[in-house]
Amino acid sequence: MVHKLCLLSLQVFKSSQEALKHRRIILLGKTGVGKSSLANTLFGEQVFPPDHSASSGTKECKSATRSVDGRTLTLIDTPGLFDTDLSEDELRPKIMNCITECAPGPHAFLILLRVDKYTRQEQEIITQICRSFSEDALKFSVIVFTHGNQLREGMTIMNFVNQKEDLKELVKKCGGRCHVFDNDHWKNDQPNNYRSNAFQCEQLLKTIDKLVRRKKGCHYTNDMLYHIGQEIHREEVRISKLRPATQPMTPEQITQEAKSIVSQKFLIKLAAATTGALLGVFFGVRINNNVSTVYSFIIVLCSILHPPQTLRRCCSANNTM
Ligand SMILES: Nc1nc2c(ncn2[C@@H]2O[C@H](COP(=O)(O)OP(=O)(O)OP(=O)(O)O)[C@@H](O)[C@H]2O)c(=O)[nH]1
Ligand SMILES: [Mg+2]
Repeated sequence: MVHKLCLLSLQVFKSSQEALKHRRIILLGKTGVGKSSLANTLFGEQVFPPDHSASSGTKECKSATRSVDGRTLTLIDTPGLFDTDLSEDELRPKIMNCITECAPGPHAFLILLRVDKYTRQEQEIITQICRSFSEDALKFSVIVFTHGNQLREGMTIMNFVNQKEDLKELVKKCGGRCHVFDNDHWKNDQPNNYRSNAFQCEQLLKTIDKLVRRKKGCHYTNDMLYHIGQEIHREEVRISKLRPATQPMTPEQITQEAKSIVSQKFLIKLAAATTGALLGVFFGVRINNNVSTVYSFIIVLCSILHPPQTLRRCCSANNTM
């Protein structure tokens, strides 16, 4: 089913023709899994600096847009949102920053895992993803393995996945969408070679095209992403109007400033929300312990967007939920 908020955002943000060629893709996974490297592999150039140290490289969410094989790809590179060694206070602004970067919602979530590190920690991440992602979000997700060179010669990623029950289950929940790359070793450009990034890139883009077609051009969204998208749009208009002609800004600079303002605004209002609850709201899971966060999110949204009459309407609507 096509989400009504996605149809609305198609109308609000661009002409549908333009929107149909555009894919907004967010890369998620543990620190060091290869998110920045994969984004560079897909773009065919070094856009996001990868990190060769043991600590976290990407500190905050960043996006970049390039033309790839006739499509316009916006890739959103994230820090490790599922890393358990970061405190709530460290993670909260990172999550908020990703939410604003992603608004009004991504066409695909790429969930990255490593072939060679299928350890207990990796299993914990799968459990965490399954807990945070709603069924709806999984319908927009693709599992992407990095470090593909560790696959035994002649073995496909599906053979590998089928050997591990929890992986098999996760890939099944993602509609069987699963690909493998090796950002460091598969740089040969042979399009028909399974063990080449060129081949895997073509396959991954086809998988995402199929996903977008099945969703009739619509991306994943929910109330929060849609409203944050609208709020960013409003900020962009405000900044453009206020900007003196002597200090021009590029459209990208305006969008970046608008996103940063919106992110800060929501962060202050949602200072008490747990990161688990924020991730749940982002990925659409409505588990019991984050229901109150969903409600406070809606109330915060209403108070920012349409004070004060709508706030009363929102509160009464929540009372009936
Ligand atoms: N062999 C191999 N190395 C890889 C692969 N992908 C990434 N790396 C290496 O792993 C290290 C971390 O890669 P990044 O792309 O920075 O990882 P990240 O997920 O962006 O990490 P954070 O930004 O810290 O969350 C770098 O040294 C990369 O060169 C891969 O597919 N194969
Ligand atoms: Mg990175």
